[in-house]
Amino acid sequence: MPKLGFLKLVLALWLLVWLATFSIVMPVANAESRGVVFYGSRWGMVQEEMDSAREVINYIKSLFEYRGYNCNDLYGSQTLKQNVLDYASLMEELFDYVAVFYHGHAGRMNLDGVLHWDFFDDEGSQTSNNLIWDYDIWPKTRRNKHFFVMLWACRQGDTEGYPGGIDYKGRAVGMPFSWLHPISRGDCFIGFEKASMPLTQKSVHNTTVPYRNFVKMFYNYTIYVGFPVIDALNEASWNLFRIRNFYNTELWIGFNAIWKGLQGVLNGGFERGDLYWNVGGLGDHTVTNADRHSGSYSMLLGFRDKPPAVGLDYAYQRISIPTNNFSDVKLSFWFRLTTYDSINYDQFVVYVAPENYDPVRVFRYGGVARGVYRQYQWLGFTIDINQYVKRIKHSMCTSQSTTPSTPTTGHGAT
Ligand SMILES: [Ca+2]
Repeated sequence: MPKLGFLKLVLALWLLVWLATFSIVMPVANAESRGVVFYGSRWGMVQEEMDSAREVINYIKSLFEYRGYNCNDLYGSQTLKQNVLDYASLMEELFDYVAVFYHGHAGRMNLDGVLHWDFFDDEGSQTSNNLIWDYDIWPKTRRNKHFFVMLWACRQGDTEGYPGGIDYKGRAVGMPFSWLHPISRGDCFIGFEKASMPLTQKSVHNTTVPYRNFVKMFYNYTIYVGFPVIDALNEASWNLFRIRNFYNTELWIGFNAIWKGLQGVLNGGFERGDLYWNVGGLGDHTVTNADRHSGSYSMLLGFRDKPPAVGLDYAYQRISIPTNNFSDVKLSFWFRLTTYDSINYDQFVVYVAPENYDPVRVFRYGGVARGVYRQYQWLGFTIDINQYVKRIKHSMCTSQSTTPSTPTTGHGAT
């Protein structure tokens, strides 16, 4: 399980008026129209974390409703990139004040020499169709109606050295700048530097309190009670942790985020078919229960059910490695090879492909003699892949990285 060191909640931050930003009060007068959208991506989340996000949104929705906000709950399957962009624009057309809450995974990436930030929609991080970039948001918020944005996700507040603006390619830089268009007096953006805190994680200040309770209480004080943002943070800290000053809590000082469900290959036991895997080739590439190492299924690659032929079958997926965990990254897998041929013709191969780099073969195993049938036992291997992971350019809490691909004949189970 990744332990990510020294992370903190960053309140951004109109840099010149830090205190003024902290003193903002969410408007409660009824003269203006107000709306809020709740988003949540379930990608890479364990059930308990999804349940916590659902609980938080249900709760804070009731607070916003009490304050007369038009509430739009798009958690889960409706948190799609196009919806997020459409709503950002639509809400600004309809309301004077727009708030946003998002829960999910996110990151940032160096694009043409400039850092840009992205968070994931409900379908994950596999393609650009699922990544919502800072510069995607910017044109949608041109009416400058968004004023209170919380992205409970990694990295989104980590904009130190990047106060916002438009880069040399004409793209807006940073989530605070893009959502708040730009950050102006009365605006509030809350995000994290480095990894975000799981809502299920218990506080070190009170080990009976998961952070979903903190989020709920913060919104209770800021939206329902109407306290300024910093007072609401202080009140939540006092009530839950008996710490009067939010700046003395781990959210501000630093914490270890322990995210479950992200430290490994997704669906590595193939218990949900080939979900998360890209498979292909001329032969068999299916999930089978005919032979397996553990669990109920394995991935069959090669030519078992089809006539023998020349070719490769493969399965690969893009996975994510925690940014601060680069010193101990290992790829483990089990496979079982059935072969009639030598290693030159029948082989099981594993590649690692750091993004923007050519695949590197890290493992190869094959038959021994032409014409001799051989079925191996299940064999397990662990490969240190730190040197490849360090090349990763996309840095995020779940930073992406490697693409193990396994062309072979025989069975592969990962
Ligand atoms: Ca603004």
